[in-house]
Amino acid sequence: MSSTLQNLSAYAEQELPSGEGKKFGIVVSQWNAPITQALLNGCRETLLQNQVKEQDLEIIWVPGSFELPSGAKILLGHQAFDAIICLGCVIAGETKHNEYISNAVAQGLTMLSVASGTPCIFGVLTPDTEEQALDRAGGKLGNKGVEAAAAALQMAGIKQRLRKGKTRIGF
Ligand code: DLZ
Repeated sequence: MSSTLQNLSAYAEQELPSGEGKKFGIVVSQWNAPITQALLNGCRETLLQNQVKEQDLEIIWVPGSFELPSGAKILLGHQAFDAIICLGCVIAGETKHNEYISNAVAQGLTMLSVASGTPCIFGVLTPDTEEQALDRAGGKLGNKGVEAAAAALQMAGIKQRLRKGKTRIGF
């Protein structure tokens, strides 16, 4: 379905595992700050609505999206998190800078997630225009920060469920 026809951030709240007792790190890019602040607002609100406590959130700001993987790595070395959420906005310009940055962030977060075993969520907008970004940062197409929070809750819930299973078997 075309993205112009739906709120891309709708999620089934009742199907999300509770965030109670879980800790989340959030890394936010300062580049395009009005947009990334809106992503952070949506992300934070979604986590709090799903029983995550304010004191269980660690939020850091990094210069740009390219630094999101490094920020996530710093958080991973700081304490144990159930998931790390990375929020950024890379807007296309006259050169290919956006492709280099977006690909580097996607690859960096993939590698970090797999190597660390802690899900690092890709909450990065990659629009052609600022208007498209605003539509997806609390505008008519939803908020990518909400989606990122929902993905983090889901992944943290999977980790918790399988950890519990191991304990029950007793190995
Ligand atoms: C340099 C740059 C440019 C041109 N555009 C963006 C952008 O649209 N979104 C973003 O998050 N960051 C951008 N940056 C900054 C880079 O991500 C990075 O912070 C710098 O290249 C320093 O490593």
